[in-house]
Amino acid sequence: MGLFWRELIAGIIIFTSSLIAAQAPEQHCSLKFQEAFEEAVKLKKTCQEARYRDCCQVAKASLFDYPIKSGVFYINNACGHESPFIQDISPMQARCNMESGDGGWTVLVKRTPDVEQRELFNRTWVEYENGFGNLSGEFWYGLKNMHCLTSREPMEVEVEVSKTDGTKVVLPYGNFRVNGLSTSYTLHVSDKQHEEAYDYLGYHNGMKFTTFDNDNDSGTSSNCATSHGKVGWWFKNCDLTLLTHMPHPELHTTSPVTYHYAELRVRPKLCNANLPRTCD
Ligand SMILES: [Ca+2]
Repeated sequence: MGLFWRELIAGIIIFTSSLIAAQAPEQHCSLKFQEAFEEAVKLKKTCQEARYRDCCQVAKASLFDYPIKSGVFYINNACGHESPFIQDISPMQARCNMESGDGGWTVLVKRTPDVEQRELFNRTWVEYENGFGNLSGEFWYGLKNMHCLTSREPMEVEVEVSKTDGTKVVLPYGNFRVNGLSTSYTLHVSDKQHEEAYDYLGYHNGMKFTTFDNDNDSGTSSNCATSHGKVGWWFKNCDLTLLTHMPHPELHTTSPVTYHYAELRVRPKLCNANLPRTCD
């Protein structure tokens, strides 16, 4: 038998098995589980070719593979902006955090203490637009991708940092959006949901993006990017949160502590990734 036929038959067997595995849940299962089941089946069916819109859909479609690990997944975040294949960070892939608060988070910025994965963040406006780095290490997802991802539906955000002593701090906000190029990718962040004294990310609400070659911060005679190692950010005058800073991301200027891990991640407010995974 030729290779083609063997592969075809193997494919049919796998396909048939997956249909059997995806039989409708028993009648006695909770309504919530039945709904989650139906949504997972629907997502799996419709997203086979189009791919998932974000990590939330990846999480919901993975109902039967729970628990899913954080990692890099294929999604379709093209949003009609130019060919995804000329982007440095492709909108067809994303890093998903599947652990924090039931998962479903798409990661926009990641810093790690692993020196071998260190990425340079002193970049130009165009580089910050297109994204750079490695989705398995340190990266900036790109302003175009961020705009696309956050403009389709209301999103929430979490900033997570760990101090050098290993303590982790999560700073959630209920609203997060990055506007388009015509606004210089203005940041909208509100609804602080943490008890920290400082409104770390909220300080940057309403600010345009600034790089060393495109000054949009509120200091008229200076450029915050230039005075911060040429890294880009939604600088004001200048910052309370600065995850792009080198050599380590910092939450400052209120503390001398250097943080060596950071993640900024978003998901739809109605993601509802907290789905029942079993019948009862
Ligand atoms: Ca300025």
